[in-house]
Amino acid sequence: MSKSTASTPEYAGDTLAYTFQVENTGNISIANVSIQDIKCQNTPSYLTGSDTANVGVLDPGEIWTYGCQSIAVLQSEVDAEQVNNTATVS
Ligand SMILES: [Ca+2]
Repeated sequence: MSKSTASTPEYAGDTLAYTFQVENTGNISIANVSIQDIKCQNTPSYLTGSDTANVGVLDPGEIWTYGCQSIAVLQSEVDAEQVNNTATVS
């Protein structure tokens, strides 16, 4: 899974739009995909993807894009010009 944002934190209290790309690189279909990220205000939601066959199931080769709005950025993260965090998919 990869995660990205187009924006850099500028001020403490800002929120960022995150997107997540989830790709099934294995050979087993994955049902009930969910993403957890403590830096998101809400659970990331499905935006778009190549979910054409077997809808709702992440089949091998499919790439799904999820998004969320981040929680407020800390002053220390503005100073560092980056936000460190790890998202997990299950
Ligand atoms: Ca599918």
